[in-house]
Amino acid sequence: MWKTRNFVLMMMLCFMLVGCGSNDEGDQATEDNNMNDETSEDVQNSSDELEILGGNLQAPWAIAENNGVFYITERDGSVTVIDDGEEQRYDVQLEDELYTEGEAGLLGLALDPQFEDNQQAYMYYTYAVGDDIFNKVVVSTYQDDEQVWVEEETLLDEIPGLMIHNGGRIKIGPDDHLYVTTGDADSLYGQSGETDGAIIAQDLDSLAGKILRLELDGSIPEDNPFNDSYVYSYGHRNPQGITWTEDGDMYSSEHGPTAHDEINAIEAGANYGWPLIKGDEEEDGMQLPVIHSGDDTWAPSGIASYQNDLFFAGLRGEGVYYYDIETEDLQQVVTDYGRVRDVYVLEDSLIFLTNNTDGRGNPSDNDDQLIKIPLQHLTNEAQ
Ligand SMILES: [Ca+2]
Repeated sequence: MWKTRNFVLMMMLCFMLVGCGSNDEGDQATEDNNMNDETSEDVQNSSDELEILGGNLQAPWAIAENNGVFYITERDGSVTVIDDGEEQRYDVQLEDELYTEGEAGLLGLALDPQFEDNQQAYMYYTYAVGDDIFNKVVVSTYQDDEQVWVEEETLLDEIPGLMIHNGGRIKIGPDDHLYVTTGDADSLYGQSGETDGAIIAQDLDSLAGKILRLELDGSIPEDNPFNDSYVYSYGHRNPQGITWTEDGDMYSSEHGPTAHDEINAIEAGANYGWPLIKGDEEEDGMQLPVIHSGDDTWAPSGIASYQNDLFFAGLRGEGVYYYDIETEDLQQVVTDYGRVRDVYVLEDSLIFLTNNTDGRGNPSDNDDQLIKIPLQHLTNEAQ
């Protein structure tokens, strides 16, 4: 009890001091982060090109889509469905006690490939068992008669959790397996790399600080890189985005410690170095990021691909970034909408989800919003 109370107090103090120096999902952007005024103006000037698909979302986290209908998880345990201007919020009935402190709660969402027939989705959420905090991956089904989502099956539980560093992105890859990002669940000591907590990202026996790969029924794929293990890649700090390019290459976004946010090219079995290396530091057997933010902070969350390029959401960076993999050119192509949590490419448009209502942003009257912008416009600006 004493421990818990002091921990909470420490965490509150941490948040007041802008995330303990460990930027994580970050507070509001500083002026330094509002980079690229020119791009910002261009996007503003073309605001007639923008379409607000939905608004008044509450601490939204993930975008999923089927047939043009959007499904948005909200951290407090709901899914809002946005269908051609109509918006409806549905509760999700969970088996365990949802834990929503800090950055935790109902996070990732992926629709089953047969969603239209079975109304099934995969969800990732943080839960509390006494003083212990975990994350789990479950199958939930939408019950039309009750108008509610119901957790029906646990695929994977007891993924270490905390108020921050919960990872939480889940997506079905081009190989029809379920990929899951987990954080190192180590909010207080994450920068030092000197505690047991931080090292769990390097421990192949722990599910924390990893990208995991599951069969859709929750079993371990036989061709996973480590025998009898869900671990697909390791040495991650707090990855919150995964995507695959047109060529099938996998990329992930990851929150770094005090800037040094990363985009990584994910290979089966590879070690991405946390907490032993960051930025341009090298170590045998560890992967360098494709790009990192240096002394800037993006606080990257969702990531999506368009052909062979990447778009990723910036929380503290307050916008959407575009990265051309071939030219290694990075530009911020959306600003002015505050923090951005997730991005999604649908046909010729980029959809992005703002994140100003979770207590760390300055919400406008309609926040949070789901916004659509033509890709043509963004990629032209970036070239
Ligand atoms: Ca790394």
